[in-house]
Amino acid sequence: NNGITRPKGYTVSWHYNPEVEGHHFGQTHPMKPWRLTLTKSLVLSYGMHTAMDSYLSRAATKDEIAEFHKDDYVDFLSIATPQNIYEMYPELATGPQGYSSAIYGVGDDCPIFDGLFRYCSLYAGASVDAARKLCNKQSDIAINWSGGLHHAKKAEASGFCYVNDIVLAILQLLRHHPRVLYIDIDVHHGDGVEQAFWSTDRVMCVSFHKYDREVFFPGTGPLESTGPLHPDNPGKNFTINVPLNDGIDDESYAYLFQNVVDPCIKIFQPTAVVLQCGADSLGHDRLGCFNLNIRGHGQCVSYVKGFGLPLLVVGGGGYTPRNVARAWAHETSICIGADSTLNPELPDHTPYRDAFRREGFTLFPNLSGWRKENMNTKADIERIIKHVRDQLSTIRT
Ligand code: ZLS
Ligand code: CA
Ligand code: ZN
Repeated sequence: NNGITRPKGYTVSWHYNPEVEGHHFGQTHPMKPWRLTLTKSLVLSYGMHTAMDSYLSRAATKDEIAEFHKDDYVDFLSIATPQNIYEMYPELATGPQGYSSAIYGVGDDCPIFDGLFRYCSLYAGASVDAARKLCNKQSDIAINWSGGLHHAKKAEASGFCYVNDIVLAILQLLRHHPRVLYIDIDVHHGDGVEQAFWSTDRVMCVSFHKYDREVFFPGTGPLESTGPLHPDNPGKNFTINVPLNDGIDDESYAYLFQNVVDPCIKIFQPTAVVLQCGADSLGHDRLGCFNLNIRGHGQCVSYVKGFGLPLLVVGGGGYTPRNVARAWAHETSICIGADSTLNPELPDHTPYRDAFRREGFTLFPNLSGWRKENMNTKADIERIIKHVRDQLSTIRT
């Protein structure tokens, strides 16, 4: 197995169900659950599964999903099908295909597809299970690449997300942990998680994202959005937003990430951390606009792991499937401490190996450069770091 051994002194669990990857959002839809097949293919062919406890994740129950979501929304998700949706809601029909998103957020971004509720309950079940493994100390790091669906709201689907597995997992962690730090490196703002914990001082949400209120989804997450404004609200200043411009590179991202996350951990003193690893912040992503390489993205995982806190690692966005697979396989290797052991050349026997042909069968293709130049100046970066330091200086734990 390529010399991969179990990490000494700690346990990593991998929560996975192959049923998730068989779901389809539709031909033209950018979200491809199939990227999870590619990820698994790399994880297995490198032999990384031998270093982790693997769990076949089970579906979350309706009651578990309803710990965050509204009952009528959960009922809706559980019965809606492509066949009955127009009968139930004739007002959804706008034309030959497609529907307006007046009902629970469904529409072009969040279509009703076959097996939708099964898909949602499986990715959510995996995050809830992963959180429970951390709570009962059976795992030190728990991984669910099918989760990380950070836009889902209490009673609304949004941005390819229907059930917010991150919120459900954090609610589990809060049963045993006084303070949870949430960090989100998806190129989009983690608005659903932010909204869910807006008014509490037990969860600190930190999102790094492309911000352009007018044009980039979801249009929220400016630097000044730091929690409720009322001085008596416990959540005041417990939200941290890091808005970025196009083209950020590995070096500036790592510098910024470390200078934001370090003071968050020192001051907030979380007892558990959730890291959303959306891979749409990589260069060459179909929807993203950053310039990160696989190593630059992975550096965030290494850095957070370095604090030695119970860690839940989830996926998220990522729309160039082969690079999503590369990133999440590399990040799995970081979790098990095998990143320096892996051969950057992909194993010969990797299933679907042909998917990686374009960049030459390497785990670390060059993803920076040509498409976007870095529009984040040194001054922009320093201004963000100062803002975060000033903000954190107002909180006491
Ligand atoms: O963070 O920008 C939007 C909203 C729209 C533009 C697109 N139309 C379809 C709906 C209205 C304003 N939506 C974004 C959502 C991005 C979600 C990111 C999720 C995450 O990574 C976590 C998993 C968006 N960007 C691109 C698209 N939607 C999009 C592109 C192509 C298509 C095909 C399928 C559907 C309609 C045509 C679609 C959406
Ligand atoms: Ca983000
Ligand atoms: Zn995203």
